[in-house]
Amino acid sequence: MILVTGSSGQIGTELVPYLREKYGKDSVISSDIMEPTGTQTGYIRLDVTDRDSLDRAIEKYGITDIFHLAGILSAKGEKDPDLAYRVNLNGTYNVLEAARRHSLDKVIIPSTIGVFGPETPKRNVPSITVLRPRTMYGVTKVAAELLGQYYYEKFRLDVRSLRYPGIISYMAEPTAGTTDYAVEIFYYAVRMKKYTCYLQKNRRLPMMYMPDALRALTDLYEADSNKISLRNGYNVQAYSFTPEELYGKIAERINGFQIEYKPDYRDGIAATWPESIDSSDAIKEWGFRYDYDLDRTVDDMIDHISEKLG
Ligand code: AKB
Repeated sequence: MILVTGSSGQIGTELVPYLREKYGKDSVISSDIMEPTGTQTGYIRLDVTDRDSLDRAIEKYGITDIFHLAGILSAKGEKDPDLAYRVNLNGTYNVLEAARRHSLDKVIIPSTIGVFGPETPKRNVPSITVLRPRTMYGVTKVAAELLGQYYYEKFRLDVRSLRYPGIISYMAEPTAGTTDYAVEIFYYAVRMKKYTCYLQKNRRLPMMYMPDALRALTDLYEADSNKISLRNGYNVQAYSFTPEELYGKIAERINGFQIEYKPDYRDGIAATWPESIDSSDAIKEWGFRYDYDLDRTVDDMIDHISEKLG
């Protein structure tokens, strides 16, 4: 029985149906901080900063595995570092402690390129490298990675993690991250053929399309434990591009699409992150792969968003 925390976010919105399809619709409890609306099935309100309610949920639903997605992303975390600290760090500690006390089978905690910082190499970054982030998001995610490794080594709790790059998707519009421009741009291109980008035109970042992100997470979840040598986080990416390159791909498909650049504080965050990361540990150890290159991603995004917006 799987519990997903933070199920209403960009990844959770798609991960929950994906897990239900794969493992059975009654095998997944989704949870987030919002009250249930009455229309969702298998959803509970759960605040990960509240240890007792985590314990109660694990006991009540016979939870064996947790996909811990609840978190405050990089851009929102800089607006409210205190909230980011409480949710990302205390929340993760509570999840790990609850999992240890209830002897859960597996805990999956996605990490992020936000763990890197200005001293990290800029290109083709290996999984084991310098981690000196300058955002509260990054600081708390490095701590979460180290805690995951600690719980594995000290208590043999089966904690697994991968470092997501920016995720491109069309179902939920993300609103709290630095890489969100790569989703937003499609909505603006289809709706009004004009987009103002908050990153510089040459700010290159690693990225991946949602179907590949979901498969990567469940491949890691299903991998033999003895194949997983890195317990703090595997780097994974499909491609890396700049806003100007993405604009070019979209403009080839949407006539008259215009872009202008007004970099804000999020460009400052992106400037501390690498341009590309090396997925070779994930490829070697548990078979990470991706199906969507950038052209296929752009085609699929435009099709779905055009359909969604009518
Ligand atoms: C963000 O931009 O904060 C996230 C991330 C890269 O973890 N999408």
